[in-house]
Amino acid sequence: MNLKNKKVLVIGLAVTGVPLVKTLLNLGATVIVNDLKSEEILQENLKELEGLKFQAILGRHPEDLGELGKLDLVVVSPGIPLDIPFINKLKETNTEIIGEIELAYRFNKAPIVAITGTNGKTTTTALTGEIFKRGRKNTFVVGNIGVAAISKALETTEEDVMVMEVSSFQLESIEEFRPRVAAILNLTPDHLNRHKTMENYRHAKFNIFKNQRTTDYAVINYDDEICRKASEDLSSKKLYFSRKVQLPEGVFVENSHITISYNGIKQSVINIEDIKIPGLHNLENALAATAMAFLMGIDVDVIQDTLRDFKGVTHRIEYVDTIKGIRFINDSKATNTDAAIKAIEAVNPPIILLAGGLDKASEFEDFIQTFDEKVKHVFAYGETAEKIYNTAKNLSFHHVTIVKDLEKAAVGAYNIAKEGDSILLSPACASWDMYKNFEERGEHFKKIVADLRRS
Ligand code: UMA
Repeated sequence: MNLKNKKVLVIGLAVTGVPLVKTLLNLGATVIVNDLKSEEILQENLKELEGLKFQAILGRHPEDLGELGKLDLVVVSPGIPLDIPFINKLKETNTEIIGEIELAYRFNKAPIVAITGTNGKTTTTALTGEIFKRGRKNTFVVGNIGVAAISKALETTEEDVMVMEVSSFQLESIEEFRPRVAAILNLTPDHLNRHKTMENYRHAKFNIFKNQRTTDYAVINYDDEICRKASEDLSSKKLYFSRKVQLPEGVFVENSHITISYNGIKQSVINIEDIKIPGLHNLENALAATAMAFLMGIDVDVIQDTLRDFKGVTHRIEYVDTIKGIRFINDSKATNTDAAIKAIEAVNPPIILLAGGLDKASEFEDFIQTFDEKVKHVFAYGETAEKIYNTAKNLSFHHVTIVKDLEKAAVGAYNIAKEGDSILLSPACASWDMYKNFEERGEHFKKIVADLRRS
């Protein structure tokens, strides 16, 4: 793809938009960037582009496409819905519209190992990246994990490997994107405010396999019925992983060991007791990472060592501190109910839960039903506070308090907590009603805990 002297519109000027503008300018394109946010709000991002020559239209999406002139390409950041009026108008002009990972793919030279799923993808991506690094591969860990793929794509060579976390938002707009190995970890309802139906969401996720050839690999969770069924028609070579079933061929648990069975050869990788990251969901992540690394030729010893040492990811069931015998756990990365359910299952009870945030049209019944004996009180805050409160009351869970914000929730929890309790921030909602992202929310929580320690 030659973008020299081509006019490219970039939509969104944040984690994706900033490196996009830089890369496109490097490639000799003329760049216009557009974002709904004002220049004042985007100050920090603009600072990163200081000295570069591009046009910016900020604070609005253009009503009249005339002000953009004749465009050759439009590149969209993942968080921008593809059915907003502005994009619909752009579609009418027949200009090519692609997502950032599609553009990154077109310039990337390294084989791609891509990971998607509703939950666990950040941990699995970080873990897989770590295995490749230890296996002496020059590894780029990119994508939804927080580093836009385009920021590294031009640096890659055929000898490297690109480990990529890909979200449904990113997969919705791919055309040629083709991973050498692609994994789907699980599928439960999420982001339905954007995808509208579970079927659309599943379809976007399964796009990860859409361009794979018969020589590429699909790594699939055998225990997840939706994933298993949807994988039946794939043309890629399939390798299933399972926490529950010992498969004739695949990666599974046998005699408490992660075991690889492939081409008639069985290899034991590690005793599951020796895996550092806790919880059954993390065992699934470890099985998926093992499968991907194995298929890419990494030694079993390297996989074993990494699983033994890998401590997990910040903001994902992250231990923060213990004050007066009360443990604080930061699971700000739980932006949906399924992730929060996994945290409740993994953390030691009794739990005082801090939950709430942006309303993504999620339902909270299943989430509240898992409270059982484990969660003794919930502090609900943010846009969804009342929805959580009302659902809890309907399900006869009465230990729920609505508070204004996360600080009030954490302090309220601390005031009623007893020695041995766990205070868990696992919001089950996106952060965008109050924070820039889940990282900012998690950092805020850790600061509140540090203040409590000093008080
Ligand atoms: N914007 C508009 N018009 C709109 C909507 C947004 O102009 O209609 C602008 C916003 O004002 C903002 C910019 O677009 O300035 C934000 O773009 P973005 O939402 O694509 O966010 P980025 O900062 O570029 O980060 C994105 C991913 N964010 C989303 O998908 C929402 C990051 O995933 C990812 O790490 C990053 O690209 C690098 O690939 C975050 C995420 O929350 C972690 N992902 C969701 C999730 O995991 O559940 C999918």
